[in-house]
Amino acid sequence: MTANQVALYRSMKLIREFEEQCLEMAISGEIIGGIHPYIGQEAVAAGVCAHLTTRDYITSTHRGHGHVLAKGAEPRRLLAELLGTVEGFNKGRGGSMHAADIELGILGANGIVGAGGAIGTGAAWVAKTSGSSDIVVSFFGDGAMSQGVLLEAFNLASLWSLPVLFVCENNRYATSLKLESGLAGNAARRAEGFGMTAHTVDGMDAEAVSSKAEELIERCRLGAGPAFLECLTYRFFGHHSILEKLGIEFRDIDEVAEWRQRDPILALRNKLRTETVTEIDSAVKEEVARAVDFARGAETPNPRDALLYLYSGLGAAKTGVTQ
Ligand SMILES: Cc1ncc(C[n+]2csc(CCOP(=O)(O)OP(=O)(O)O)c2C)c(N)n1
Ligand SMILES: [Mg+2]
Repeated sequence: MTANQVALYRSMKLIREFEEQCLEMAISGEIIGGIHPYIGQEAVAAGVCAHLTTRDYITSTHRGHGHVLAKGAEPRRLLAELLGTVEGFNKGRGGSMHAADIELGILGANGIVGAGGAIGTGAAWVAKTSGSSDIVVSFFGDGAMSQGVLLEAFNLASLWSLPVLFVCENNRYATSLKLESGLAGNAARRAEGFGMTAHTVDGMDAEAVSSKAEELIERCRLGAGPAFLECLTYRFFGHHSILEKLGIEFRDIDEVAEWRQRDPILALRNKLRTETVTEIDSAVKEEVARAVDFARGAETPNPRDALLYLYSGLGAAKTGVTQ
């Protein structure tokens, strides 16, 4: 049992516990609008973010809670955000798909498929031109691989040799569209076409993700330009909580059952001491329970404040709306 295994287990377990709680709250209607559960894909966020500092940046997706937590966001402030309260890190204005904590380098989940790649490339350009050693990780799904904006971002990142690691979470589906019906060729080979070094790993194995991510992040930090990491993974639940609520599953149930056998948390748990697992499991449970109390007790924004925080700086001055 190594310190790295313990840290990865803790990170994944927190995401799982948090997401199970959110799924329940989304199905009951407490989280309005629902969520895209990250359950099953925890090894990717945990394995990659294990090698980032607070100064590094991430951009995320509509399925973003796992990335945000693995990057160090407080679960209680994320949950407060999902409940639309002023204690959320975006004062309840962002919600699940736009949760961001700039102080922690979390440039936001993103409801627009592929958009995080362009934002991440911009952040990497700033990091490079300001001479810092900060790097950017941009997470996206297999569905984003056919979005023009992401391919443009690959081009500029490679052309300008920017410090960005593109992480493709290939969970085999974009909503209900199968990978084979949505992606021509192969994701990693496509990235290589832009002159990037590209690797594919088992995204259900946190240690495998962690060790390849460490190598590629180090490469980015040393100025070797962008890199691409494809993680083969699977989501254990439907695309969105509404499908769970309605009992709809587009995928083959045997396929789902097969992937569930490869649960990344159970696989790593078997390598840890029982006492360590018990300790982490109960600490995580308590942390999520405290987050629920905190978020449920937080205030909802006053409707009179609806126009606040829409503009900053020049925008605020132009419109006359002050914060
Ligand atoms: C530009 C854009 N097109 C379409 C959508 C609708 N949409 C939301 S999630 C999604 C599927 C994304 O699939 P993938 O990138 O593989 O991520 P996953 O849901 O599998 O994590 C689509 C098409 C969107 N949000 N943005
Ligand atoms: Mg997908």
